[in-house]
Amino acid sequence: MADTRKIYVLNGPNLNMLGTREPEIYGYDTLDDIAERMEDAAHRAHVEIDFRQSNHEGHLVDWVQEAHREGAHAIIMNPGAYTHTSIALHDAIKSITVPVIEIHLSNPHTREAFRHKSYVGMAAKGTIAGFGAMSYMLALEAALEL
Ligand code: DHK
Repeated sequence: MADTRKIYVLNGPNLNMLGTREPEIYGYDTLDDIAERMEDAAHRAHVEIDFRQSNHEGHLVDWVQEAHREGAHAIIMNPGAYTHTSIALHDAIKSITVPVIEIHLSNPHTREAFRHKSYVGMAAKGTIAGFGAMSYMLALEAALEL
């Protein structure tokens, strides 16, 4: 029987600019490239991916709550800069039982001090950072094992 587990992949602000945004830090893959690669892997693993991006904090909070309501298997989230500022996202993640895997393309700990604190990471099940687009694929692998 087909596995209908659904995994939300939520992307925060400025990730729609991937490909041209500081490629020496974030790489040359676009968000569409990453989405396509994840869709392929999800298809092979017989799970469903719901891949989204927003520049608005409230949308991300709404989507976290939606994933909970919909009984999602996991949330993979690159919260962009909201990682370092959003108590709202921290609280949203604490409010739900769906495991959240925080991801980053870069390794924020090797960058500016203001990126060293993660409100999302403090509430997430785990964090994968620093592997470029591969961070997304590693998170999918982890989500499948949960
Ligand atoms: C993406 C961003 O937009 C930054 O604000 C974070 C993260 C790092 C990333 O590496 O994917 O600091």
